[in-house]
Amino acid sequence: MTQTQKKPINPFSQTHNQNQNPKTESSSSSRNGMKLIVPLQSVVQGRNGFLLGSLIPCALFYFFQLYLKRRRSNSNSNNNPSSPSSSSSPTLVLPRSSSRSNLSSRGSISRVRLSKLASILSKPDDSLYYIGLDRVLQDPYDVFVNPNGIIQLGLSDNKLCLDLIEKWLVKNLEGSVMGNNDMNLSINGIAPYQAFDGLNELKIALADFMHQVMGGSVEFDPSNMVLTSGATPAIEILSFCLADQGNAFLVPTPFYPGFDRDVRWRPGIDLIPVHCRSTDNFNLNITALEQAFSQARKRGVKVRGILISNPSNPVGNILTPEMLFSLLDFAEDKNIHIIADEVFAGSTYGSEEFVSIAEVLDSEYIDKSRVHIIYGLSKDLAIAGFRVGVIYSHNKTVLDAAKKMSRFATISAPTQRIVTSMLSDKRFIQEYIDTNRHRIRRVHDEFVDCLTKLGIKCAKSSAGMFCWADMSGLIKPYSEKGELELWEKFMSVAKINITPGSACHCIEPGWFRICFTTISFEEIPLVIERIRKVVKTCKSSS
Ligand SMILES: Cc1ncc(COP(=O)(O)O)c(C=O)c1O
Ligand SMILES: *[C@@H]1O[C@H](CO)[C@@H](O)[C@H](O)[C@H]1NC(C)=O
Ligand SMILES: *[C@@H]1O[C@H](CO)[C@@H](O)[C@H](O)[C@H]1NC(C)=O
Ligand SMILES: *[C@@H]1O[C@H](CO)[C@@H](O)[C@H](O)[C@H]1NC(C)=O
Ligand SMILES: CC(=O)N[C@H]1CO[C@H](CO)[C@@H](O)[C@@H]1O
Repeated sequence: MTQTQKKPINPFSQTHNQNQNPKTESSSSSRNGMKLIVPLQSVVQGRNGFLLGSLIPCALFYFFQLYLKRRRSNSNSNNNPSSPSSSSSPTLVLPRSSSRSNLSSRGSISRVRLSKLASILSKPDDSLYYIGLDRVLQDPYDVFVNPNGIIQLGLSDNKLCLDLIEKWLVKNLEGSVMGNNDMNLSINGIAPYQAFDGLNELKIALADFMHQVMGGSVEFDPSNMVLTSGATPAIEILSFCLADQGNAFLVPTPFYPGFDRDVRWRPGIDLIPVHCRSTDNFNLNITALEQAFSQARKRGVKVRGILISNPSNPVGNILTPEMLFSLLDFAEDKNIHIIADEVFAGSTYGSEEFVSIAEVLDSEYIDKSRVHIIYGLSKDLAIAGFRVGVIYSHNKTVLDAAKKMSRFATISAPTQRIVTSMLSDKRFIQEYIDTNRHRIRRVHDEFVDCLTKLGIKCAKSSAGMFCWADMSGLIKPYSEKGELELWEKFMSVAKINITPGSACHCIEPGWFRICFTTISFEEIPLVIERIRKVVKTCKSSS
């Protein structure tokens, strides 16, 4: 059901030289775009520009028409001339209907081909994470319209503070895009091409926000940033930059189900799961990393990096500074990269403090060029729909390559203006961060408390928007099959979508990720009631 078996195909040929195309020269795109237009202009605007400019296309068009007519009359002569629809202009025009059937009969002899990637991707989803998301879309819960619908607890969306975002937007939307008294924005800052890798103003604002959210003890340099439309393309672009097709990254489990797609689909990089255990609260284990690394090497697989989410999705635990040091030692020893996905850095609620790997890098002499951070605003600012992500790296080579790749994942300029303005509103941001932490903690504590009363324990966590719940006592048999059956029960009996551990490559069956920020505090009893129903049926059947 997971995608471990699949070898994705990389559709990009290695020999394709980006620089041969004048439009790919990135950032100063509007200037470079001109190069394409220039040759045409010199024809049109030359001494005899008007004549040439209009005659050449006219002549081409005329010959093209002539060619089409001849083709048509040729094929028409092969057809039944007595057919009534073709009788009106028998020599020139073939009736549409018969020309179609002829085309399609010819087409069936040899079908036009698709790429291998398209054939793989067009198949139905095989991960319960995505199947669950689809099922919710077909029957979404709504207190008034569809009270028996499925409640979404399978997506780490944060809806707890949307009221604050909404209030700010209502007040500031127009000013932030079109300018107000403090800012002189103009249509020139929005409509034409902007740098693909993001506006400088937004990089500066994001560096400030990251500094604030990550405890104020580490500075981020805006010139080390490449902005992307969400953390998703940031992960993909980094993958493209750090490894080749067929190479691998080590990934501690359980891990965020999106990694499978972001890293495998197009970059064609393999993920090697490194299993963390419930007995150790799913903490990272360097010994296990060492073992996975040497096993991969024995199989002839080149490991190029280690991909972690810190704070962890789905467990919600945080790496200690000591563990970060060990990880850096490990990476240095094996000469591999570290990709640290820190998108939940600001969504902490526990007693543990989050420490960015950027901070650890600052504190000692360590080779910074192998450490790359992913960040974004989908989680900590709850604006996933805006699509704002960032690659933060000290490696100039990686940054230069990523800048060029960002052409495929640019954030729209109006979005960048709005977000820049929002992040620059210091009072709003402070209020948002405080309120958000407070509300996440309140919902988390209540939710985990209610689950405990149902006999369901959660892993110890300090961050994120979900709890990692142990329901191994409810599954029968104790296997992935039992886990899937329980998931189906939650779906059809309780009408709630949660993420089974197997979708996160968890090696121990019976663990589920339950996201609690998609509902309000007031809706907790409803959700708990639905979970109780499933617990009851499990207990009665055993
Ligand atoms: C660890 C992690 N990384 C990346 C993402 C994707 O973020 P975005 O929506 O900004 O692409 C998510 C979303 O759930 C996530 O949990
Ligand atoms: C905005 O434009 C006005 C007039 O053109 C100018 O006086 C002012 O300094 C500008 N403000 C900023 C922030 O650039
Ligand atoms: C780390 O992993 C190794 C090998 O898998 C295991 O023997 C050890 O007990 C683990 N350590 C902890 C603290 O769980
Ligand atoms: C970037 O990283 C690669 C691989 O570690 C290294 O070879 C290269 O020198 C680095 N470049 C810079 C500018 O740090
Ligand atoms: C349905 C139809 O019009 N088929 C014609 C397609 O063209 C071939 C010759 O190329 C004719 O033999 C068919 O009758």
